[in-house]
Amino acid sequence: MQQQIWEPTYECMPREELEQLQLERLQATLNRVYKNVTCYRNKFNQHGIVPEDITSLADLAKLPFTTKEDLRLNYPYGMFAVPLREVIRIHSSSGTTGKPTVVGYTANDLKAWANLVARFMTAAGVTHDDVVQIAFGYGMFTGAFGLHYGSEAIGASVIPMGSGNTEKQIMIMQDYRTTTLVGTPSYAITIAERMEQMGVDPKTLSLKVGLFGGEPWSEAMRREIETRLGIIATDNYGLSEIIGPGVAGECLHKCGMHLFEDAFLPEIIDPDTGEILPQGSVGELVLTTLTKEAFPMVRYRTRDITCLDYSPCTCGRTLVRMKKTMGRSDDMLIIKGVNVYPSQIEEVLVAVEGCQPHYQLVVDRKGNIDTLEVQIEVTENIFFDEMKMQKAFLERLEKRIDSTLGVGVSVKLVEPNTLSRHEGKAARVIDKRKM
Ligand code: DLL
Repeated sequence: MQQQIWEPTYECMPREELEQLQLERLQATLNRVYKNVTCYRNKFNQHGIVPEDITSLADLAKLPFTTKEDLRLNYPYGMFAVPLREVIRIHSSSGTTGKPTVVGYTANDLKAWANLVARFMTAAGVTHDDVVQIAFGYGMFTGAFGLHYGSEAIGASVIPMGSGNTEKQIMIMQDYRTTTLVGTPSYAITIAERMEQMGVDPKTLSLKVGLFGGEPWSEAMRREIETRLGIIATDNYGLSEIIGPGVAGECLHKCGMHLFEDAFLPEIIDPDTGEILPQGSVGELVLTTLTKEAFPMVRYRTRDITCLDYSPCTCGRTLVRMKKTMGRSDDMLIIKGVNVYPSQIEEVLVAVEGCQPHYQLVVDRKGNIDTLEVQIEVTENIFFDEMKMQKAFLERLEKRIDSTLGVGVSVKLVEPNTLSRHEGKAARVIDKRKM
């Protein structure tokens, strides 16, 4: 597969050179935060560390972690490393509890951000000939603006549609000859479904590729989107605290997301003990920014569970590849003591004939025992007239989920179009134990 590479110097660097670059950038970042951000200076002082003590990448382990709580305590601007007058853009993440996290960008940060997004978009095959429809919500969320400026950097034609208004999305796709769709994977499914209802055949569209991110999604969900929309679907990852989208993204080989290590230094830790885990282990991703000016982060605990693959990729990039996340350590459900990630259930459901990728997990507690009900929409033709057949189908599904999760669940089939549809990030878990 012949592929364009946006910034080959960084993307194909030999590891030794890359590590030297990372160390130099890390030292500059540490000096910057120590000098300008009280929270970091206090934390380093408490650990008896000054930036000069960090003389190798391995020394990073000596530094304390930064958490969402630190950001909350320093709301809104306390973590900024430059005066507000140098900040030219502010975004925030949509925290579900308490105050949101506020992040800022200098003019250089915005240029760097557009460049990083252009890199993963190029890796996914987007060029200046493409027409990119942004179906993320514009506003405080970083998704739409990130992909918007990345597309412009490539020279593609951007349609800043925003999320929602699905029928209009489809009309625009038809009339403006959109080649590239950008949004959350759950919104891609909503669009595919509406297209089917409207009788629009995706083969009649110009759509070739979809760049999806912002939430976890399984390989089974990818196959579903690719088949229903007739496109190649790639994954990209990021978080507001680090920059927004543009931390990592897949190339067309779709074997993990290349993490832009010239800009971000990744570590995988045990979420319980904070210990750095050996290469290839599954654990929590921790990121340190290496080039950011306004809002640098040192050892930020993302809460996302993944693993890193350092083996070379056929595309020629030497950057480490981050596997699809299993979910967040704080979204992980503990059912009867077993750790369960919603994505594991999705993987099973989407692979079963007759199940739709619309599901909801309801967790409850009866007496002292946790229960997990998986509500799943099924296609019309699976709403069997015969009770016996329906029972057998249910049992088969329950067995499959039980053996994947290692914990008993009950499955409830619900009629088509009864669960809520998503235009942004999907919310799939109702935990009644917390209510
Ligand atoms: O979701 C940034 C983004 C926008 C990334 C658009 C990609 C595309 P936040 O709203 O701060 O930022 O949410 C960040 O979303 O910690 C993950 O838990 C989750 N997440 C983002 N991308 C992926 C992905 C944006 N590709 C949080 N796979 C992160 C799994 C993802 N989870």
